[in-house]
Amino acid sequence: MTRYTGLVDHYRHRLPLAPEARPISLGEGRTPLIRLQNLPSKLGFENELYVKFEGLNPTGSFKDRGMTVAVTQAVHEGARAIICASTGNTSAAAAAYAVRAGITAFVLIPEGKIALGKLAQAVVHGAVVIQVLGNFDDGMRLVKEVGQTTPVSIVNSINPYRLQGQKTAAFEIVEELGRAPDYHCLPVGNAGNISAYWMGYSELTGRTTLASRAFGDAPAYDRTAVTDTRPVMVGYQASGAAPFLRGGPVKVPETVATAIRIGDPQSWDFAWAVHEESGGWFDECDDDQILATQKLLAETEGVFCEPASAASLCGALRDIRSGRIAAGTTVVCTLTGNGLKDPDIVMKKGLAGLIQVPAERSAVEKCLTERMR
Ligand code: AN7
Repeated sequence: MTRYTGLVDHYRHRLPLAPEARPISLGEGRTPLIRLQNLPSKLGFENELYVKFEGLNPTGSFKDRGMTVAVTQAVHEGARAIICASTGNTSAAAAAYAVRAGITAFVLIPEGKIALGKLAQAVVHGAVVIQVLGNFDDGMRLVKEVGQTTPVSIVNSINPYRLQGQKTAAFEIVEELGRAPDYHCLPVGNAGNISAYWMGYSELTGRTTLASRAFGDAPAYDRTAVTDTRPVMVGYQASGAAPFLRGGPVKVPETVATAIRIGDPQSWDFAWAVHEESGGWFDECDDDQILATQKLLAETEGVFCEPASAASLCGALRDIRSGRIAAGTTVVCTLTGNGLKDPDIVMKKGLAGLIQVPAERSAVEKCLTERMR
């Protein structure tokens, strides 16, 4: 058995990295593909439904896949600092991988509206946290501007190495299922991840995509076909931050799913190409539906994802029910981030469920007998 040492080592042949680039890794990847058992029978459908639980990456989100490759390349190019705008998860990953590389991370976060766990990660890893009095889109604009004048390496998903890393999740899924699923559902913010998965699935059929072709002077890498099918790609947005449904930027994005509170997606063209090439669609979920799905998943399957992540399952369940996702097909939903990052959101309602008893055996016993399932 060789020790698993992360994505760059594992998928190096399928990544556009120079042979001498030294991997900056925290052992990301190899996240579980969990087949849902209780939900399908509870809701009465027969699709094979899986969740790819990206919340189990080292910093608790899928961003680690992109960050290991982006930081590996940045360090290879001699960068001494990285910078990103973030709704939280990118900054957590940037902060951790910068530490690993021994360089500085600058993170621009929006005013308020960032989950406390994510902010704590940036702080504990010693990133320089800059709060912008504006939203994510303002931060993104500023990062692009200062990137022109200051020697910092941008590690947002406009950095093509990020998508290269994130495509590896599709590789893992095909390895586990032995083929591509029929449908793949994702939450969509900047639409980097949906573009990355499509690139991953496509490269496993020997094809390129708009995102891979946009990758300028990349060293050649392996695109040997190992399967001949690709999934239909479906992207779900929060209703208050749904530019793909509105046909253009949303000026004041609002949603409880703060990770995807994004009005001006950076991978707009890539995502429409995915839509067209895969024969997929975009749809929206409102905040109540998102939170209800987060809870439903947690209490029926034992999987705790963050609200943004629940958007993928929320939309998928609705589309399975309506038949838009065909009966009997195989469906994978990516759960992009860990629920532990944002406990506030569930505890606001959950505190009501706490039971207080006197410190006496009889009180505890009474409580148990009343509530046995
Ligand atoms: C949990 O951290 O954009 O469509 O700055 O954290 O690829 O943008 C986060 C995005 C979904 C959306 N789920 O992915 C950031 C940031 C979670 C996320 C998305 C994000 P993209």
